[in-house]
Amino acid sequence: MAEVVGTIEPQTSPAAEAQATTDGFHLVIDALKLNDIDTIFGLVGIPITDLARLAQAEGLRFIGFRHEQNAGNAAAIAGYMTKKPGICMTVSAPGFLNGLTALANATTNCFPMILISGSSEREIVDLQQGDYEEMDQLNAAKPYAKAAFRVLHAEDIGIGVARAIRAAVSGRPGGVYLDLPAKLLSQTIDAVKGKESLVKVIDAAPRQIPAPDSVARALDVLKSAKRPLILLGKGAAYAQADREIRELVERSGIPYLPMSMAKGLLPDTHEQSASAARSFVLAEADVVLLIGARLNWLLSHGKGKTWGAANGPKKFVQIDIAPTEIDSNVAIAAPVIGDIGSCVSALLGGIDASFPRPAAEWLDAIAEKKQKNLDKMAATLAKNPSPMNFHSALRAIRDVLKQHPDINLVNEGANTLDYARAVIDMYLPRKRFDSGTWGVMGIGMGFAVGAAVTSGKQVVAIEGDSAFGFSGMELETICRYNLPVCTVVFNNNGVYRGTDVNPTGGADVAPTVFVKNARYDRMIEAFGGIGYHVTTPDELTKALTESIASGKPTLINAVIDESAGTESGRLTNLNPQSAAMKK
Ligand code: ADP
Ligand code: TZD
Repeated sequence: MAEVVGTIEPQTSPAAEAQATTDGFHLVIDALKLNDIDTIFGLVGIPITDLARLAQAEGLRFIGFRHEQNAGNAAAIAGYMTKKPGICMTVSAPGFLNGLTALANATTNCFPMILISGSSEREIVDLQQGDYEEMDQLNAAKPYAKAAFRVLHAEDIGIGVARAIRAAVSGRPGGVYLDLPAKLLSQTIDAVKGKESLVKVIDAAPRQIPAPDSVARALDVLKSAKRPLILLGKGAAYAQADREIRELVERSGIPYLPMSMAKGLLPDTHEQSASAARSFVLAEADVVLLIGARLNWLLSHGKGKTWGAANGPKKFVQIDIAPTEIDSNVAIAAPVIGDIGSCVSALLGGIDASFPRPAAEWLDAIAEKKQKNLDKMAATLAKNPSPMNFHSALRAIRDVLKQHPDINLVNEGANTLDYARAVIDMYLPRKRFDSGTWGVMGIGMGFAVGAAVTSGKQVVAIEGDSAFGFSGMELETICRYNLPVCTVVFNNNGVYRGTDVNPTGGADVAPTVFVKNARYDRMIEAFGGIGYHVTTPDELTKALTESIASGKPTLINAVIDESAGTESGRLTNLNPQSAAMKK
């Protein structure tokens, strides 16, 4: 096909002629750069290898992974940390599908990311004629993404990228799919036309001011409370309205509970934190202000025993950017729809000296419960069983991390997740990244790379041995980029525990059991990282302290009692049980 060279004069030299055209490859990179995207997480192959090369040549950072799911998770957490969409780039069909898991997880968690995948020839795909890596990716992505777009013409790349960015970050953030067929990338167009086709997204996530009557209604409900509670979710952390939220909590005097990724939005040591009295406040509060938290399974759907059903119905005030979230599980007395910064500021306008402070009776009851639970926890943590268990190991980690409040913490597993969430205090916002809304395993190394690259700061990933296995090969990525990531594997020889036996006495081990006494520390050594093998809290303290001081890629294989922990951690009740098997 002849190249379109626009207004070039016939006597122009071949070099100048080449300069006067551009192509899909360049336009994609130019569009991303114009919108201040500086990093791509991905995995190369047909048809995006040259796209990745060009990205690097043009000054973007291309972080190459060993599996697309981990690249996608890195992009998603970068999006959560920065309010800019994280970009993941993959090849077609299988690469796309590997990335799609991360895209779906991002959408579920309200993290902004864009999955950009190369795709095969449309004509062949649509006639199902069997192309290399043939798949109708756009339609496959749609149910799992907030939005999905395909670009067919080079002059539409600018619009396509702009739409993807706006869709990812405006309103409720989420995952967006952008399909780029191979043919598009090599399409050439006039360079000037190409430049003019690019779109700089203005105000990608505009403020959404709440209606004044909704704010007045919310204040009325809050003022009527006898036992008020504020619940902070990861939406509140994402919103980066840290100052306003702190002011709301402190000026109102209302006790608050952070959801796991909202830990650190106010320091966990804040005196108004009711974390250590969680069950008590959920059951006893009469009015609950939800800020960026959904009443999903993680909050027992806002009803039942957890919420003190016997104490009568609660009144909820809910701040969220998504109007359809309201009344999702229980009736909401006062919805406040808008962005959290604007909504909290509006509420603050009505919280003055005349705002009733929570009754001393309520605050005293919480303080008493907190102290009791903290004392109980302190006694559990003080024990020194041999072999080490989750608690004695976490005590060691907690004491080291206290010295490093700006560390990024990644956390997944079952018991490892539940206990670490309770034991490790967070001091700063958006520093804790975990299994989130799905309770998914496999985010570990992707989130660790994403957090290290995005923040340039130390990451500590506390991983169950099963959880770690889902993304363990990215140790090579961590070593390749020399990232300051210390992975601590809580090694108890299996999923949940390592003690199950095969009831038939056959040679296969039980479904939950792994190779005993595996040496995960030796895996990282294969790539030039530093491995530690520890069996006591003292050894763990030393290894973690050294790791952080070195800022190098490290892995600590922490041997945990294989009989410690419970099936599914805190979620034992969600396991369906076979009545027949029990007999
Ligand atoms: P958690 O798991 O911590 O309880 P969720 O992920 O369930 O938190 O809830 C986050 C909520 O925050 C979602 O309903 C989402 O719509 C909302 N949200 C995200 N960003 C904003 C924002 N900037 N302003 C208002 N609400 C937001
Ligand atoms: N697959 C995926 C993608 N997500 C999941 N949540 C699971 C499987 C099921 N699952 C859990 O919910 S926790 C877990 C699995 C496999 C691992 C628990 O074992 P662990 O942690 O070694 O990581 P603990 O601390 O030893 O319990």
